[in-house]
Amino acid sequence: MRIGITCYPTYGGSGIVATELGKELAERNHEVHFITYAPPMRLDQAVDNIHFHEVEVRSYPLFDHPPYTLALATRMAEVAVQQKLDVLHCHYAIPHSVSAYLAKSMLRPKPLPVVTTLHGTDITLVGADRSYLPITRFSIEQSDGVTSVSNFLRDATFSTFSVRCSIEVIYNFVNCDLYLPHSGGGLRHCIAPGGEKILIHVSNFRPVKRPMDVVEVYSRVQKEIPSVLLMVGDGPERSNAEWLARERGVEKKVHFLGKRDDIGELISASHLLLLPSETESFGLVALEAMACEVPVIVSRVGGLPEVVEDGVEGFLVEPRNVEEMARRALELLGDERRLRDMGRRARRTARERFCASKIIPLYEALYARIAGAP
Ligand code: GMT
Repeated sequence: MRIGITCYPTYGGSGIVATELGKELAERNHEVHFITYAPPMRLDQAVDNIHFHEVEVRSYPLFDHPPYTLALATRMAEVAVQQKLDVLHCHYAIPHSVSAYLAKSMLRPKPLPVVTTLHGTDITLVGADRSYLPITRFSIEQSDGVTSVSNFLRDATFSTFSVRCSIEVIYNFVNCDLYLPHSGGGLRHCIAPGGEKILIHVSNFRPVKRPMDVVEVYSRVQKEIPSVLLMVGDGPERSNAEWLARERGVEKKVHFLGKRDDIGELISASHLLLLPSETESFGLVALEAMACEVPVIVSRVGGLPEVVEDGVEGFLVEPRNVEEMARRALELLGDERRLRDMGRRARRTARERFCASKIIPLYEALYARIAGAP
């Protein structure tokens, strides 16, 4: 099939899922057309069957805010005609599914089937804002297929938006051939030359991710277990987290690495991943860690309990309860055998429930269904 994909090309989870989906579809011989304002972050090399169409947003002195939604709609319609798209898949409702609705309307009576995948904050934060709610509801209802990345998010969409359409839950996925357990390579030794345990947090450092809690947890752990903390990513809370590391006197052992391309390697060199988010519709990075045989300590919020079973792949802890997170981290890091067993079970879960080979066919079936519909 010829599939258009629109997403935020930046560091967020929805852009990562969209890009990885595009790569998996291309591997399966589909022709994939990314329609975005910049090349997606993880599309770092040329791949057969993948094409990139830039959305240029012109500015004029009159515009305080250049109308990206319109520029995107125009580009979607152009690409749909030129490339004979069978389906257009929008990741993150705002504003992508609104643009897709406009593109579809421009092309009538020619069909342009549209799929919208809801990822999280498009529903729980931004979309629920009164100023965006009606148009988000409208654009979801106008999509030909709607998916959400967890049952939690599907239920939140129904309760917040009262949408009258069906929503299919298609969980996020991981490629278990690319996310691999630590192979004994040198990176672990480089990070922790004294054999210290390595804790890791990966996020966009928005307040919702609670990176300060990560530092709080680590400051307790390092008092009892020699360890280092990797803080990967960047965003508004980074400087607060750096300040807190200094306050707690652990700044030499907390490494703020910024945005990195080698996430898989960094995670698999680690022993434990911390994700103490306030809300999380899925928690993709927890799944990536699980595929790398790295146990996780995550908040018991949103869709995370659908990904992580307490005591199996790691632990679920109430958000903000840093004492309990630290207790669980110490329990695990202090017991080599338990850490290893939990890591193995985590990878097994990733392979059995969330492997790309199981999830991608669900999207293919959805595309075929809506592209075939009159
Ligand atoms: O929270 C982020 O890091 C970005 C955000 C996004 O929309 O780009 O992530 C959301 O989508 C991810 C991929 O489906 C999910 O794994 C995240 O849980 C979700 N974030 C939230 O719900 C806060």
